[in-house]
Amino acid sequence: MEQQPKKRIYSAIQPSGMLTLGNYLGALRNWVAMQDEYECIYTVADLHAITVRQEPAKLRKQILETYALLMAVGIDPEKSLLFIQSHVAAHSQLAWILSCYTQFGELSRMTQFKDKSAKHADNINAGLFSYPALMAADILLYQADMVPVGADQKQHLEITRDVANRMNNIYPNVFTVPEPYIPKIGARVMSLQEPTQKMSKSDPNVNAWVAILDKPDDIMRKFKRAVTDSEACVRYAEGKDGINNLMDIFSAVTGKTYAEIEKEFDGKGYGDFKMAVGEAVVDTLKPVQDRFNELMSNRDVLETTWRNSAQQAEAIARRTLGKVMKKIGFIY
Ligand code: ATP
Ligand code: LTN
Repeated sequence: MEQQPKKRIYSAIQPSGMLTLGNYLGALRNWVAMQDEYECIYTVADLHAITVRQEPAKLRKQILETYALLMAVGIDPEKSLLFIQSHVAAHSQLAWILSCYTQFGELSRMTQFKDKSAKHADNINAGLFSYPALMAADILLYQADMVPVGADQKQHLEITRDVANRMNNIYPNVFTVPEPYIPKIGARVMSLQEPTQKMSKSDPNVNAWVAILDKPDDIMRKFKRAVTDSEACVRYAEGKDGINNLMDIFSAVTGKTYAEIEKEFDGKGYGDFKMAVGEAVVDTLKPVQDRFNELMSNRDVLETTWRNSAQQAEAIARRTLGKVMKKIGFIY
């Protein structure tokens, strides 16, 4: 049988804080799983991170840690490209071009922009507003077929598709129009304190999120304090947001179905259930934490890895950028 070329995947994560269990279950675990079937390109989106003010030393540390953590969860640079966004200049270059093909009205409708401008009312900068143009540049530079993201990024992907289609109408076949890939299971991990909100690494309430690198005691404490309800019955039902979230997490880390979980905890209180969820999460994260510590003690290896990946990415990115510039009418 003739072999089909592998489809190309692109995704990125911001180094805007400690990566959470939400990032892991909602995004990173899928990134790892996709590496054999697809040609994967993953980046640490440091350019996106400065849409919110960052302290230089802290940002540098977070970029390094995010990179190491991606390797620790199982992104294998032998199989996939794994680099730092700002190391490939074409991302910024194409972002400018795409921002000239993205409308004010479309950007104004982005919920992330509205949320973040409410949160950072003193710094509603142009980058925060044109964020989706940079994200579109990331994806379109590599002519990606699919983009695995959590449900919260769907709107940004739609804008990317609209911009790609718009450019293709003017300059035929310039871009591959990417499809979103939003996994159903574990797609949305909610805050442990406000289970109607997504778990977010930038939430100032540390009890609301579990970091992948949290110590076992902290993880257990956070689960013990998780907000539930007064019914005292472990079952998945509308209105039981806290318990539903814990069941989703437990299911994602153990592979058990809701029915199996309900049976296992039949007649038991929330205390027992929360302990079980906490322990299962600790067991899942332990090997990732061990590998992270190992990688962080070997900075040379990390540097060589990101440099090699960026070089390979650059070759692909420059090809697309050149094509776009020529089609637009620049002297390239
Ligand atoms: P921030 O709080 O800074 O907005 P974040 O925690 O939402 O950050 P991002 O860097 O925006 O994380 O997201 C990285 C990836 O993780 C995205 O694909 C996003 O959809 C996914 N993700 C983030 N939070 C969750 C969550 N709670 N549940 C599932 N997936 C998530
Ligand atoms: N905006 C995304 C991170 C991101 C991204 C991308 C995701 C930047 N560029 C390209 C997918 C494809 C976020 O905040 N999760």
